[in-house]
Amino acid sequence: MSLQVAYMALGSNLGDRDVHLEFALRALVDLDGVEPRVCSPVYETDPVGPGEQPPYLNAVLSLETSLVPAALLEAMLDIEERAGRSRRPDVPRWSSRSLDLDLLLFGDRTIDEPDLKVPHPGLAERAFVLVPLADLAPDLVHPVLGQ
Ligand code: A4P
Ligand code: MG
Repeated sequence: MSLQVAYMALGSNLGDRDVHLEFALRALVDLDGVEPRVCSPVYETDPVGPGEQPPYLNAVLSLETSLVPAALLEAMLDIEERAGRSRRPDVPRWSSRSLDLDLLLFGDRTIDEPDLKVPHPGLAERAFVLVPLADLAPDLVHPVLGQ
């Protein structure tokens, strides 16, 4: 497969947040078929969503990859797990997490599968993703919304 440019969101609001983000960056550097390019500044952001949660650190990373999207997602889930992210069924969705990696964009592809939606469904509504993404790629156009 040819090289694609992808954008990935990184988030942490549990434990040593900056250590978790650095862990993710290093793991992505070490990953075959993935070439991290530019990382945005890291922002401290108020938690969005239900319930009481500590503040997040959020950033967006651009990368080049020869992996297919499903393989990239699988590697991301593995990195989350190695950073101590718990995915037991009793951990509610949107609860605090040591590391959250979301695939925001994969070239200009649209993917609508049960376990992979690209562009990420929350992308256009969330300042904690849009601000760092705009730092990296101010002229980027959402492949579906055209904005
Ligand atoms: N999945 C589908 N599409 C994707 C994609 N594009 N990237 C599937 C990554 N994963 C994708 O993810 C559940 C499943 O989504 C994965 O197994 C994958 O197959 P998850 O990370 O366990 O679920 P989640 O993160 O709890 O839910 P979700 O809907 O991804 O929530 P978000 O969007 O990650 O939001 N406030 C601030 N300030 N900063 C944050 O980073 N994050 C959240 C979580 C809430 N509030 C926040 C922040
Ligand atoms: Mg997520």
